[in-house]
Amino acid sequence: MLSLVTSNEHKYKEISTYLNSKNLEINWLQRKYEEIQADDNDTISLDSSKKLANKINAPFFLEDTGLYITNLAGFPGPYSSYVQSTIGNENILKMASGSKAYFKTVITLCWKKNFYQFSGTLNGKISSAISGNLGFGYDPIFIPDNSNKTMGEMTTVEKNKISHRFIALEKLYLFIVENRIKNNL
Ligand code: ITT
Repeated sequence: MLSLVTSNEHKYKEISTYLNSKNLEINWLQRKYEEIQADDNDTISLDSSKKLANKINAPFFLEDTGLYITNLAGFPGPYSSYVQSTIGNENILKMASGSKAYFKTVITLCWKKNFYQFSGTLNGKISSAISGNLGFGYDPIFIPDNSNKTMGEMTTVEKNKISHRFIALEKLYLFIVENRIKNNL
């Protein structure tokens, strides 16, 4: 069975909801792993996977996500986790309310000691107020393009139709099907 490595139960929920709808069951390896500091999510995601490949003897994937705010020169980007737990949404609003922003997710799949990456981005803007108690992290302050509500006001199913994570996951799923990996999991 394919394993997802993440400490974040919201990620697990969004990812398993999507893959289960495609009849793909996943195993949740709930653990925190060390992440290097780098300028982009691709490098962080790949580095973490390579380190974990020495410890996990089965097919697995993980993902790294960042919020890039245009008026803050792309900050917090790869520092999104640290900024969320220190500065927090209220202070982000004070600094960047109304600014364009995007989420980027990079999935790395480790399959037979090879690494494959799939990314997804979602454009939008920082809201004027915190709104909604669904989702997690930056969701209550992020309004996707073509939407009139924050992602904190969206159910998992609604968010999964448009999100950065969903776009990356769709590519992962296609790769699994096209390479007949699904039957060997
Ligand atoms: P793992 O590394 O264990 O998977 P994490 O929560 O640390 O879990 P990230 O480093 O990828 O995951 O996340 C960086 C930050 O961005 C973190 O504070 C998340 O809460 C936030 N975040 C990630 N995905 C998000 C999403 O879809 N919506 C809103 N915030 C998100």
